[in-house]
Amino acid sequence: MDIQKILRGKQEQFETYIADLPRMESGTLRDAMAYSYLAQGKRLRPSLFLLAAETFGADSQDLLPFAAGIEMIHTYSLIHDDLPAMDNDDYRRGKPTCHKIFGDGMAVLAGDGLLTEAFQMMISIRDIVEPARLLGALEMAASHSGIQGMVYGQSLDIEGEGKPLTLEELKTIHYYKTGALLSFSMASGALLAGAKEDEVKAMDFYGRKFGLAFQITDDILDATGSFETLGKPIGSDQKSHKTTYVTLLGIEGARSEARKAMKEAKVSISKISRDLAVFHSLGKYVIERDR
Ligand code: GRG
Repeated sequence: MDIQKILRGKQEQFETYIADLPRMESGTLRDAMAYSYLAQGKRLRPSLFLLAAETFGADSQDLLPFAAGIEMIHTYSLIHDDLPAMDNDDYRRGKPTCHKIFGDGMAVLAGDGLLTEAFQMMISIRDIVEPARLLGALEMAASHSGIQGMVYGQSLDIEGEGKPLTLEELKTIHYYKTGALLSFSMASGALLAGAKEDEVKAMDFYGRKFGLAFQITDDILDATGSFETLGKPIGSDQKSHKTTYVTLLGIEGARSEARKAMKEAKVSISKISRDLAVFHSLGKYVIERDR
């Protein structure tokens, strides 16, 4: 199975949909939101959401507004993470960061605007999904992106700055910071498509482990990648003396930790009786990715 091709296909499906959304362009706030949202991201979270939904029998075209909401939450987190008060990054998705173009205040608001607009988008599928399933998916959106999820992970990240971290502490940070939104993407796709409770839980667990492997390769790419492919400068972890999987385990040790996480991810979905070939192939993507 050519997993790269499948992901490219989902990315194209998603890009075609968001290109036709009413442009977010009247006024500076909307310009700032569109500047980051429409930039060249991998669209991994919406793609995984669409693939999970298809796996459990949905027509993914119907669920594109929900996918757009997921990417809005992700984009908001990137804008806020890049601010001088957080990671203070100058480049993202191959261009100057949102605050470099629009100023810090407007970038804060662009993030806020994307977060709230995300919920509008996700709610907009209310006529085509069972209300209980949509409510469950929205509850999951709030818990996985908020103070029990990504925002909590970011707070642990800030508290850990400048301190040497153990492997367990690092894993906890990324369980929330990176894993929560990825697991939300896959579990909500399954839930909206009609998956059973234990199947949704298994997809959630899979997403956490996938998130861990994804973060480990992010650390490896920060040490070994290039600006051209990543769209942001490399070596930022080393510059800020951050504890990463690479500083703790070395490149090869980090790679084997990522492989271990993906093995555990696969075990978690082994009892689901659906065609999960795509999810079994994602390990290859996550470990070998170069961007
Ligand atoms: C500010 C609330 C708040 C949260 C920030 C996601 C995040 C939490 C910060 C981004 C910084 C970072 C390196 C996080 C690790 C997760 C990660 C690798 C994000 C980048 O996601 P990609 O690689 O980016 O999918 P694209 O641009 O391709 O969408």
